[in-house]
Amino acid sequence: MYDSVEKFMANVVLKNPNEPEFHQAVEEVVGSLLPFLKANPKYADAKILERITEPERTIIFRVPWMDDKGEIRVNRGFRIEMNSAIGPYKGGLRFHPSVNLGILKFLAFEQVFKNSLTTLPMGGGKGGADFDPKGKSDNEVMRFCQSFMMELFRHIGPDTDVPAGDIGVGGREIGYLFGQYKRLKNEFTGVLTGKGIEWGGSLVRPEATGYGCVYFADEMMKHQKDSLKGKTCLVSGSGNVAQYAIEKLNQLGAKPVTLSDSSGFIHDPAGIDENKLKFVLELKNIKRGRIEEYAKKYNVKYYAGQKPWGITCDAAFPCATQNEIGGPDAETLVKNGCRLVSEGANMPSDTNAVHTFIKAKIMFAPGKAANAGGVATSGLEMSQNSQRLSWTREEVDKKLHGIMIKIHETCVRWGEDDGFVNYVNGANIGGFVKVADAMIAQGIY
Ligand code: NDP
Ligand code: 2IT
Repeated sequence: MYDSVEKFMANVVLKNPNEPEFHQAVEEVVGSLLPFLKANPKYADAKILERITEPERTIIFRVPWMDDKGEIRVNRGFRIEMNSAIGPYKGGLRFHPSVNLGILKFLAFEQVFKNSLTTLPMGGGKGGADFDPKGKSDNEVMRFCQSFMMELFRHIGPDTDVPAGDIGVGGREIGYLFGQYKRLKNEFTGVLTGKGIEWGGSLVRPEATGYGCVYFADEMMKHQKDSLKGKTCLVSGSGNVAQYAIEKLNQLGAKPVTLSDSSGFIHDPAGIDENKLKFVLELKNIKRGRIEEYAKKYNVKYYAGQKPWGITCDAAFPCATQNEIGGPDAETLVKNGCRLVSEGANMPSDTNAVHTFIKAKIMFAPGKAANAGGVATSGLEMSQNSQRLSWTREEVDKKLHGIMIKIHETCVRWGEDDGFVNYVNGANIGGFVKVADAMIAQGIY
């Protein structure tokens, strides 16, 4: 039996050196699970924690490509196939200069629990490359994607491993990746999700992560007999997740007032309404510009090099990247009256921030619960591909909403204690049980 988190983590750190994000993600999960494992010794006997923290397979490969000047460039590509106990590996691809093995292992590890929470049959995986799409032409991005798929194609498949988007990988990149896979395999299959609507994509997949994260917040509010209506909300990031979180917040009568990118944030006290959001979609998805331009267009304040957590709010939706809320940021949020945090990004709150939120007993939803709507809708895209049918927008949205409500119920079931819902414990235990039971049923592997 594991006597302490520290003892278990010492071995994880020894076996996975220089991977601080992976250590952070594992430590949080093990912290939630230990009491549960003590009460249910079959999981310790089967060494589930030792097995679940070791990827089933790790693939690292060279991605050479030619830039517009005719110069050869080389990036590093990865795919972490973390766990296939309950379904084919499933999870996004991230293209960002910060990508390394440890970051992708943390993301793949989180994905295992998240996918289990969705109720759909999906294992966990994650991949990507240290390629920076910023400042690259469409042709450069295409050549990179084609080279990336040139190696990845032999490891994936609609019943094996189904990648999707993440930071730096959106509709454009999925298109280039899908086109290359199709040429290499001579097969038109649902090997990727987030596809265009004309060629196998699902309605609502682009919106799903942001919508889901707000649906989850709505459930947390309802559980406290409150609602999002009229609440001032901070949103960070200005990419896929942030954009559709803002859209759904507006639909539910809340007031989103911030957006950010890696250069800084804008504060629009009047609210980022539907029309202003249209400008953001054009700015970010087509012109690929910086959020500072919003401040110029609408004459609001831009804070260069800063994050939005100092603005007074009722609720916060971190939708940019990992560890974007530190301990001091969390203290500021709580001090200013923030009562709810719903993580659109993966692990945006660092360990100190999570402890601060839980100590303050605010409603805090970890990413693996709150942002599961994206991968859940990817699962719905896979179902539609298998059936060779497309569902209507209403059908998909209703299923997504239903899944987020179920994830909330699961968190309450496993995380409620004395009237307070610890969503971290709820998501970790709720996500773990199905995967662990499946691993035991399938023997030692
Ligand atoms: P996008 O690439 O569309 O947008 C990312 C946004 O976050 C951009 O505004 C970007 O700013 C900002 N950002 C990225 N890296 C950093 C950084 N190191 N520091 C500060 N800002 C940063 O990605 P998504 O919206 O798809 O993803 C956002 C988060 O949501 C990620 O954590 C991702 O893992 C998570 N997520 C995404 C899902 C999806 O379906 N897409 C599903 C579940 C979770 P800039 O342009 O300056 O880089
Ligand atoms: O972090 C995530 O859940 C994603 N980037 C989406 C994964 C997916 O397979 O849709």
